[in-house]
Amino acid sequence: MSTHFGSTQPTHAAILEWVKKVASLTKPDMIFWCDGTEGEKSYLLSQAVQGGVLHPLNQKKWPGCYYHRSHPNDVARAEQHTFICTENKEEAGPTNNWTEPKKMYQKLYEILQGSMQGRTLFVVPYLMGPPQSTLSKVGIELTDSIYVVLNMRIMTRVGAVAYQQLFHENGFNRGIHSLLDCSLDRRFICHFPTDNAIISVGSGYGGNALLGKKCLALRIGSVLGKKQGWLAEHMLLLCVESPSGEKFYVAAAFPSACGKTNFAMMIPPKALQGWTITTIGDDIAWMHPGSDGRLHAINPETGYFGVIPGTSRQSNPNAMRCIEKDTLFTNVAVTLDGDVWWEGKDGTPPDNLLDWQGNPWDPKSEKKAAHPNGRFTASMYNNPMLAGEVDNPQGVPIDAIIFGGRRATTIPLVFEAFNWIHGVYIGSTVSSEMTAAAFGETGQVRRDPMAMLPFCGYNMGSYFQHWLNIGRRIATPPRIFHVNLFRKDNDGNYLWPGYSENMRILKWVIGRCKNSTGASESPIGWIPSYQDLDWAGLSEVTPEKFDQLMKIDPEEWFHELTSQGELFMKIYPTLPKELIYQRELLIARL
Ligand code: OXD
Ligand code: MN
Repeated sequence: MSTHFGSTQPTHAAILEWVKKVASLTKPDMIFWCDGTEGEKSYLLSQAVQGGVLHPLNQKKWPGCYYHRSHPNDVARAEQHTFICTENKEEAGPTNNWTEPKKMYQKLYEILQGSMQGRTLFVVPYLMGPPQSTLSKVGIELTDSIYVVLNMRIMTRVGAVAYQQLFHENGFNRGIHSLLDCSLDRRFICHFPTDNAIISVGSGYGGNALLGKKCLALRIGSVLGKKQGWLAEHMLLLCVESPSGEKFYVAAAFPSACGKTNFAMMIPPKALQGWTITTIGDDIAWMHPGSDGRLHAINPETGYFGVIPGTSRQSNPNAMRCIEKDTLFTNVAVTLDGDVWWEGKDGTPPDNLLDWQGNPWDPKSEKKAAHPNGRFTASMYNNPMLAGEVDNPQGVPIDAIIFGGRRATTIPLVFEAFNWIHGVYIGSTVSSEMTAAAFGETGQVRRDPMAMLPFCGYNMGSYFQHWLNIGRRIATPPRIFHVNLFRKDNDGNYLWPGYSENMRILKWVIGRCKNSTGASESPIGWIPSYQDLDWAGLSEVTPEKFDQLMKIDPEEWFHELTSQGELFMKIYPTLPKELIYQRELLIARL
């Protein structure tokens, strides 16, 4: 077994010993210690191309860009293969798959036995969060996938920066990833919160294999947050700057593939002159009560692993600029001369496309050219509207938290919680129609509390209690809102134009935070009247349409409350009584 050491070698005995142990189990041909340098990147890219893992795009059109086709059964997160392994089932709770750690370790070690033979084991030291931030965390991922390494280099801070933040010999997350042959019966994404460890086998898909993202930053992160008094959330982070230069920081949680990336990169409409939005993060926020009595947030990531279908100069110009260079495209359609295409891209599809599986694509067929969960992996530093605060070790103080889901009916465009506890209740009842980001039936409504159902590493009821406890520790809590940007009319047409126009909702939200905008009381929370929103330059949403968008239909809410009740029943033993009380108050108000 040969070893390649990069320019930075760890001296930590715990790391060296662990890597040695994993190598003797998995038996790779080579161990490659990653250092995160540019030289290493060129080498890895050439190796990935040589091995057929990546294909270069036309470098004139797409400098530094490559595409990757995954195994056709490995295109999304695999929730049914995802496990939280705690001593007691109750710790993982009824919404997670559970197996006791000993049993799972045994099964995984059997699978990992010799799994890297003929392959390279890459050691990827990475930092989640800005350097020198007490909020950041170190992870080390051992993987036999060069695609994973190249993605991790975009999504996290890889190399010496991670070792420099390692203040305790064992203060790092241990992640092992092995691709195997992508067969479903040997696919397991397992979390061991007690050991701060992750083992993922049988999938190369981002959400299952880039262990810093969903596995560490959310599932393990949520458990660390519970123990240490902070929140690991599935939230975008953005900065809104008003025409007078005042800045506001907003965190928003929407379930997967409900437009978080578009929302985080929103460009306000021309008519709302002087307002600007800059992006801090598009997927994950770590939020800590600060000594100033406010909630401070960082984005632990450095890149965007975004859904590509639907991304265009129209829907998200900043994302289009961001992916112009140094981007990895996964499961998109390609042309013979190295151009890429996906459904919803500007213009008409080019001739002679190969679909995401490499087959000639017939534009008349029902089949999609790109996979609906095709992705781009792009550096946040290529985002023309990246917020200056993104590397700030202290994070940013949050003014507003917005929850949202994709619902054709029932849920109004926007409403505001009466207070923190009511806001936690609203977050706990988030629901959405399923999308292609997770394996399963798309279109079906499922409850997705705080957009964290697939990502909370412990019992949901205790998680709500943790939110309530955090609320008690912040003197000036953010205001909490809920949005539904996907409400439809009776003919199935979207009522709200979305994208840039979402700035109108944000402006109302900011106005509420400043106590400068009006709202009326409704059974479900504070709601805007038509005149409370700024309609400059937008005639499409008439007062009648706005009424439809904001309608609170008691019949629909009756069904909604029944469906909320089903989730509450499921987690009843740990459900905070405050939330049951909130539900009763809502029923009484309705
Ligand atoms: C994602 C997801 O990829 O939520 O961010 O699935
Ligand atoms: Mn996500």
